[in-house]
Amino acid sequence: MIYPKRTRTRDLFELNGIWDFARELEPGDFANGFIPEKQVAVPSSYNDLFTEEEFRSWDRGVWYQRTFTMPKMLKDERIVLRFNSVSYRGEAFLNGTRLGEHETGYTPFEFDITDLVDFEKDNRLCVRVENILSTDTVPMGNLCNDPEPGQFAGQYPDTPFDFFPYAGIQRPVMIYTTSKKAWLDSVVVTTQNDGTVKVTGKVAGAAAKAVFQCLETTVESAVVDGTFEASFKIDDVKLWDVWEPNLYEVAICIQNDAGEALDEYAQRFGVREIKVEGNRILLNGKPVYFQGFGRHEDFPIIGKGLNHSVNIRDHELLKWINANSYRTTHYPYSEELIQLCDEQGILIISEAPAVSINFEFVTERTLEAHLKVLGELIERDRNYPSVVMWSVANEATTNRPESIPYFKALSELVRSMDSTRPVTMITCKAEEDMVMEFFDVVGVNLYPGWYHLPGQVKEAKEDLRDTLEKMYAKFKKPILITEFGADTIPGLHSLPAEQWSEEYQTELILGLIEVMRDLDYVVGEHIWNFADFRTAQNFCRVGGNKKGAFTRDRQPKMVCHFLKKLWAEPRYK
Ligand code: BDP
Repeated sequence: MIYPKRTRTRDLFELNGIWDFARELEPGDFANGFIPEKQVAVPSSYNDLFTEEEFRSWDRGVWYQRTFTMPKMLKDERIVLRFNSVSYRGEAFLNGTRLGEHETGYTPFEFDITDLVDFEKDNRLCVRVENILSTDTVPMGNLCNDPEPGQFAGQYPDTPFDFFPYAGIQRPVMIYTTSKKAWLDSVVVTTQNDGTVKVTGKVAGAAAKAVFQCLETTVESAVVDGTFEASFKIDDVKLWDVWEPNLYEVAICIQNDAGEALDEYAQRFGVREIKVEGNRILLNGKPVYFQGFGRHEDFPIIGKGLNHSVNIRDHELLKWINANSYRTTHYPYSEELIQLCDEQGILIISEAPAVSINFEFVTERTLEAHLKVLGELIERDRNYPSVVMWSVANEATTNRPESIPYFKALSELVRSMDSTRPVTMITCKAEEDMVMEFFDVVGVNLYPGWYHLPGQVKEAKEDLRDTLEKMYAKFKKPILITEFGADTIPGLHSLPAEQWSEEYQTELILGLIEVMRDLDYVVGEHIWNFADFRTAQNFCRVGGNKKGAFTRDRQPKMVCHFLKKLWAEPRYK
């Protein structure tokens, strides 16, 4: 699957805007059209659009519908319907015919609707969306309030993670066309820093060759059994780097024997190299220290709906504060956002939607779903230079032996698909973690000074040092601190610093960073969280998670001004 674009051989339009919406209060023939309860916006999560609790926390079936007209001039084309993501499960029907379904949210799926689309009258598209999480889904949910005591026990909705389980058609819906004769199906670009570029991929239909053009260079490859492969070299190549996003484009033309252009597509790429050597992560041969945040796709009213304005604002704030990176906690973010990171030079640790996998409940289906979505994520994002590391999961119970074969399988999948990026797993089990041997970088979430040692910054610093020393002694790998921080109410001040105040967040974060920077094997500091975000309801969350450095409406708390100063100086000289 490639990201849809309008080209000289492909048309594209989006089916975003206002759709009809109804809950499936009882089973019925919704697929042939239904009487709406509400109107809903696409893309958006539906939960916070409405005022009624019965809609907001509804996780069972809901239906979306709209009609669209197909322009006659596309009659001879192949027509594809694409959903950039539907959470958690989406099932689509066109003019009453079932197209298929997709689960695990956050990754795209598409259907060839050439034979079903009507050019004479309006087409009715109905989509059933369901957000019921279970022991078989990734992430898991409805574990009957996870008996493991912890900060998420007993919360509503019943998820083993704190962010609100937003649902709906959260990203764009598109229709694109290709020629029926042949079309580009997938493309993988790999590069070396000497400027060598290799392009491989797949073509469907009857094509004879693929022609590639990049700058002044043109090369071609025969299409054999639907695949192609070509290489070329860019002279005086300009590398892609942090806040220096040099990008190139390779134009791909799929042709038949007669040299007729059947499909044209342009794939953007960057040339950069990322690897782990000893205690360092090297970007283009130079050590890079990750400074930034864990983030969420989260904003008032739209929930996890794609919103370009929020994405632009967030990246402006990252630049302002001198951050260089973030982790797509705890699921794949929109492809459009990753493309923006490419264009702006932001480093991304791209995470599978596997948060809080609990081995007390894991079934065979859990691993199957996990492998599937991880594979889909890599396939979607492998050409984006901003993605510099894969994170296969966040905070699983990896202190249990059952986690060992499970994480071995995940690591093997990633390595079989992509050997050009380091792989990490984010643990909360510190030195008790049993699966770090499968990963290149240790990602760890630690909350001294918050969930333990509350209000005791000095002791929290000692605790952090002690934990990190034990972890390094055991794992002997670079450690990235992927979460630490304190809930903070903007405008609450106290001297001496007390939990929840801006002074406490500042003192704790800066204090913990001091320890991290004293330990040579620590390769980065990612604060939890970039901004406040909405959570499930729970006695330890007041109006959401307040560990944001920025407020939910993206204004700085006090700590930001200190981070901006600290991060202005490069960690490695
Ligand atoms: C960590 C989770 C993160 C939570 C955070 C917190 O990885 O999703 O939001 O704790 O409690 O355990 O703030």
